[in-house]
Amino acid sequence: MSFQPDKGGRIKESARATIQLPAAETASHSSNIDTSSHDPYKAAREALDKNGFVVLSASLFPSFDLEALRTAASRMTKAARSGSWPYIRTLPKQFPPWPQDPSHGIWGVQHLLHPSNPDHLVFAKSYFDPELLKYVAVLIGCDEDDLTMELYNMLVRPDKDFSLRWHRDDIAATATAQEELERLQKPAFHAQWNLALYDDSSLVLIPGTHKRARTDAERNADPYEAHLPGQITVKLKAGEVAFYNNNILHRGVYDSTKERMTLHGSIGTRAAGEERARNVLQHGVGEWAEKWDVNEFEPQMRERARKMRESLVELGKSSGDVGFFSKDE
Ligand SMILES: O=C(O)CCC(=O)C(=O)O
Repeated sequence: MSFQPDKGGRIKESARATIQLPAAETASHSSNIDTSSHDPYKAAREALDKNGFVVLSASLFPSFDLEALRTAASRMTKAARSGSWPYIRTLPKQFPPWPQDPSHGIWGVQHLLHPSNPDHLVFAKSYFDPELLKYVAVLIGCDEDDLTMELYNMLVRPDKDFSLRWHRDDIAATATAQEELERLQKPAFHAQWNLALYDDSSLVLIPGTHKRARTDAERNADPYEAHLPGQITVKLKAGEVAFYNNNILHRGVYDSTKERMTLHGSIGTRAAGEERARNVLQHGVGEWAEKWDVNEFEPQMRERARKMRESLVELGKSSGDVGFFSKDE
């Protein structure tokens, strides 16, 4: 498809790229799905491979309980802003580790599944949602039995306007074009998504950059450049899920006046091994995942959660000290 790029400046127009069921409804949405396939999993995979992101309609995930998630998310955000939940993303820092002092404002809440979060089971229900896991397995290209638990965090409205610089999550800005390409040609070994609990237009990206090195214009641009050629804003309605390749060239642009509670998750595969370890373990999830009591979980999700957690714990043990991607930024 051809996207309607942003016109520059702050967020204005965007491409929408939504897979919606039943298939007949798809035609009424502009979409980045070029296939006539009626298999929504395959269509999602093709769109993600081609464009580097795909937006899935809320109707695909009928068991997400938005009201329960919003209630739990509000409680956590309040705890995070007041300093009683210590796992936070603080301004103006972009990458982990983040200081635990919320006095300059926060833009994220970490570790929704932490056993000391009174609502961790509410979030677990969405993280281990059977339909979500089916998509994740197809998007990664692995068997559901090989899925590895990774991260479940939340991105929230900052107290003052704030933005992230253009980046790829696991390729440094200093990488040469050759280094970028080498990394981009490797499989992602995970799927990453944003599930919006409120309408959200914070994620800005350049479709296709998950497959190519930066152009000279992208490489030489100001890190906070408001408009790069071809950029789009991913506009999500509450309940929609955007999967995106975390090495696509992207940034976050946050409006402090607009409520944002967007669940930000990732799930990997056993095949990832140490390739993926730093990106996940730098968030500190290895410190508490082992302490989870899966017996608290609903029976149908218990076995899945136990297996996925076990795989994460193994990753932690085999990787040792992974350090940080960009400690000082
Ligand atoms: O706010 C977003 O949706 C993007 C977040 C992001 O780019 C990041 O966490 O690296």
